Amino acid sequence: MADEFVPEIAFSDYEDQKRINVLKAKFFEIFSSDPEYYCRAPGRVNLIGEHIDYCGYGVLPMAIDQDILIAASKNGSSKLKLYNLNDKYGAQEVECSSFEIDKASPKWYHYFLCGYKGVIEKLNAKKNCKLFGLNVLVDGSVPPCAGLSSSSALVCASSLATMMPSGCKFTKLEMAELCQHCEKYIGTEGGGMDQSISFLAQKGKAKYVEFNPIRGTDVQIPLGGSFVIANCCVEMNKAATDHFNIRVAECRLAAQVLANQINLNWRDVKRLVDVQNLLNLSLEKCLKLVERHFHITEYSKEEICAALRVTEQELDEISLGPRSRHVKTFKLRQRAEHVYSESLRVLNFKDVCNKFSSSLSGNTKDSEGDVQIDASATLKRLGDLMNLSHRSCRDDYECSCKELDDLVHHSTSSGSLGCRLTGAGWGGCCVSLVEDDQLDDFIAKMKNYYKQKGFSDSVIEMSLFVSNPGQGAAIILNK
Ligand code: ADP
Ligand code: NG1
Ligand code: MG
Repeated sequence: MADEFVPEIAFSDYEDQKRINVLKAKFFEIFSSDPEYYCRAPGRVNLIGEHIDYCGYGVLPMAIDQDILIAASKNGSSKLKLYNLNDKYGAQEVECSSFEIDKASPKWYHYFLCGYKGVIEKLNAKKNCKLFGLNVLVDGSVPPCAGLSSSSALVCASSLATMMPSGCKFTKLEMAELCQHCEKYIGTEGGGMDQSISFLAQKGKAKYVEFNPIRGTDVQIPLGGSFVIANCCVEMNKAATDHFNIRVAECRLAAQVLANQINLNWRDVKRLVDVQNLLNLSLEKCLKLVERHFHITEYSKEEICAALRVTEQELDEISLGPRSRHVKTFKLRQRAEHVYSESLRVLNFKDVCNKFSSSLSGNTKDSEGDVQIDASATLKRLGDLMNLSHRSCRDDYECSCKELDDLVHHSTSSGSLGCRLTGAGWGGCCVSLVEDDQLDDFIAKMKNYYKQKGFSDSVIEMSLFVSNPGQGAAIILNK
């Protein structure tokens, strides 16, 4: 598929006229003029492939309908005037030539600044770009800090809002690459899944997304099953905490220690995929290496330094980041086992889906002729992979929490074929695969669970919903 430009749609074609008109009216109230343009970027649900994008492995997300919608105009000044429809996110004005993105205690508008900075740097790389001020009003419907990627939706929409008045047009892939890098200004060392799917998504399709460079391939989910998202309502802000970056560091150390054990030059290795590529091994063989070369107990920093023959200071510089330098012990075997086995599950999940689509189009044959693949058995197989993925996230990667595990448990006992945490974890959402004829019963049982826990109807409404693959980011023009 050729890389397309980010689509531009007319204001009157935007699906939710009520919402965009509310945004328009509020923009007028604040800035005494109408917005010149709007941008939207969706959140996502990752169906399988958690914490492997930053190790170099492909993942399988789809966009959700919930998004960040921004109304904006050039304001002729040197100021970025950043407002939010939701009062909990206070307004902020910053000079566009002299702002800082606070990694230690990130505020909502710092995510906007990530997008602004990323685009300005990209424009400057082409030709010297004159900075411009913007009036901005943000409206978000992605549940925040819940693993559905509200942060990247905000960064992607912000970068579009900055790109738009520059007169330059970037393709979806250019925007995805740009946003993968510029979200790192907030301090998280993510792998690019969220920004990629936010730009590449197409209605009705999940995507297998690969990295370096970013590529997306359609994956058709077999008919007869639906994905249900449920939020355990424990919020986890990735940029304000160390959990996420510590896992990134553990994976980097695991790759380097493993490389060193098998006599590769560990300094050439940054990600677990590098070890696989240098040896040209299958993922199954990588798992065997992990079993053979890592002990089960934690590795101390001293042990790692001795193995790699570096001082602690060198290790800090080469392999650790500001958020992981204080850590004294690392679970290398468990993290590597999760990454290689999860990457294998992604490939299996994709193959099961592809085999089913081929069988529908009569492309799967054996010596007897066409092979009919049973839809129910296919969905069951996908569910099994999701269950295995959750176990690996919970036990080996330790990125779940009690409330989320309880919800996953309740999902399986309410009739889902499979359920797993989605996104970074330590709170937030799980995604369940449910057979369509079981859907009403499943939702009723899940609602009861929320009610028993004391959640109000309005919270339940926001926290439990069926999700179909949604559309990617777009610019909405006043035409
Ligand atoms: P997620 O899993 O949702 O991506 P993150 O911790 O990565 O969680 O990012 C959440 C942060 O994104 C919030 O703390 C907030 O700063 C920002 N954010 C999310 N939604 C909005 C919104 N509607 N308006 C402003 N900022 C938002
Ligand atoms: P969320 O939960 O959306 O913050 C993060 C990373 C992804 C990926 C997942 C775990 C960012 C922007 N996002 O997602 O790249 O690593 O965790 O699979 O860092
Ligand atoms: Mg995020």
